[in-house]
Amino acid sequence: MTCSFFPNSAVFVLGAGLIAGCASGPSYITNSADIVKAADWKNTQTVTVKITEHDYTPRNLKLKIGQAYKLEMKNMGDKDHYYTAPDFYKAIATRKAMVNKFAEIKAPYFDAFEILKKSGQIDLYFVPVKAGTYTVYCTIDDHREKGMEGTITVE
Ligand SMILES: [Cu+2]
Repeated sequence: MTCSFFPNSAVFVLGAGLIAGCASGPSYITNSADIVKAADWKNTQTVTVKITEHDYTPRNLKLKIGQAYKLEMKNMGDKDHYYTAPDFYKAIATRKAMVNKFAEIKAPYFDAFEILKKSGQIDLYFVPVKAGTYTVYCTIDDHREKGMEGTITVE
């Protein structure tokens, strides 16, 4: 979706409507609770992403629609790093994010996770819903340019 800006006041009303639409962005999965409830969590597939300077291993993920997943984001590096993928997180039914033995976070969707240096870990439990190839990247300094960018393909 392309967002346009209308500087001309003659089209202000039309522009305001479109900008309001843009502000909400691509919508997230609103019936996540039903999808999460119907998924087979006994057959959860674990996917581990190891985060280092300046890479994700593996860099590209392939996930199946309808499968229950636990995505382990493990920072084995000496710096804090992000696993930012706003479009991907809106294409999945989110069950919860977990910081083992410390916290369980429940939200309709996320935009980004920051995993702290020297063995920080966040686990995301979810079910892929919308097919597509989504970009994931680190937003700290020049980490993305240095190689912290990958894809998550849902099919
Ligand atoms: Cu980084």
